[in-house]
Amino acid sequence: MCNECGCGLYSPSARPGAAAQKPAPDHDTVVAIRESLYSANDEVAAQNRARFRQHGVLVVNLMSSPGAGKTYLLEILIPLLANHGMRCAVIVGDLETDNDARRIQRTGAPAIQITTGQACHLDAAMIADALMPLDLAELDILFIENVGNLVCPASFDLGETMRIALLSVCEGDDKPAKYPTLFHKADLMLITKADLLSFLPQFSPARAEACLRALASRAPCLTLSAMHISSLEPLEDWIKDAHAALQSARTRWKPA
Ligand SMILES: Nc1nc2c(ncn2[C@@H]2O[C@H](COP(=O)(O)OP(=O)(O)OP(=O)(O)O)[C@@H](O)[C@H]2O)c(=O)[nH]1
Ligand SMILES: [Mg+2]
Ligand SMILES: [Zn+2]
Ligand SMILES: [Zn+2]
Repeated sequence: MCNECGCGLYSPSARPGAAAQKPAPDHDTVVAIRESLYSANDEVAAQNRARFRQHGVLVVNLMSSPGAGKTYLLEILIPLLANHGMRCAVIVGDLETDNDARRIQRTGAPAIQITTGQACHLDAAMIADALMPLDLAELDILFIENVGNLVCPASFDLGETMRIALLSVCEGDDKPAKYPTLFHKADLMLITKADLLSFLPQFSPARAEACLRALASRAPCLTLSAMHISSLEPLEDWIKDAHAALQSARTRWKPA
């Protein structure tokens, strides 16, 4: 729970028994606080997006619950993309530690850790600050690994081009139904840790995809394991296609 995004603002009816401990803001106050917070964030996100577009950088925001495999996927994927001439960098958010940035730096890619402390999500201003040491002109793809959380990150536009929602087979195939906002806003759903499916026959990739379709999402759904490099090929292709689409859109935008 986070004091900054308003997810700590609760309504007494939603938390029976908690009401007596602390007076809760009324519903209208909660709505007003959230709206002003999101609109301030949206302004900075628009500035970030304009910078990314100016440099033709594809920005991919990875979101999932803690431990779904975001960092490990990047550790495997970045060298594969580098083999195709794609220059990658990563901004990674965690409540504590710079473990993930250090893991990613071993691939040779620049990785900047944002330690959020209390905040359970990344916001656009954090990204703007983290961009400072990066030369966007030298990049093709910027990955943003969001804080492991299936709720709050979904509400914060960072200026990204694409969102990927990861769902590991250990978590249960009904997560898109339980956390609809995050999955509905995703441009791609990745079912991760597929090597563990033989131990978890109760997880059905088809059921997970059906939950996504029930949210009226037409986003593609890919199943992979970072332990099996060949299973990452469709993801590589999706990223290369997204990068190519961005470049051709940029060419069209240029004044004649
Ligand atoms: N078997 C298996 N394990 C995996 C796979 N991907 C990641 N893991 C393991 O799952 C654990 C968590 O992976 P991370 O990449 O750290 O997960 P994360 O989503 O970055 O976690 P947070 O940053 O804490 O939210 C690690 O021990 C990984 O080695 C996979 O495809 N198969
Ligand atoms: Mg991580
Ligand atoms: Zn939160
Ligand atoms: Zn938060």
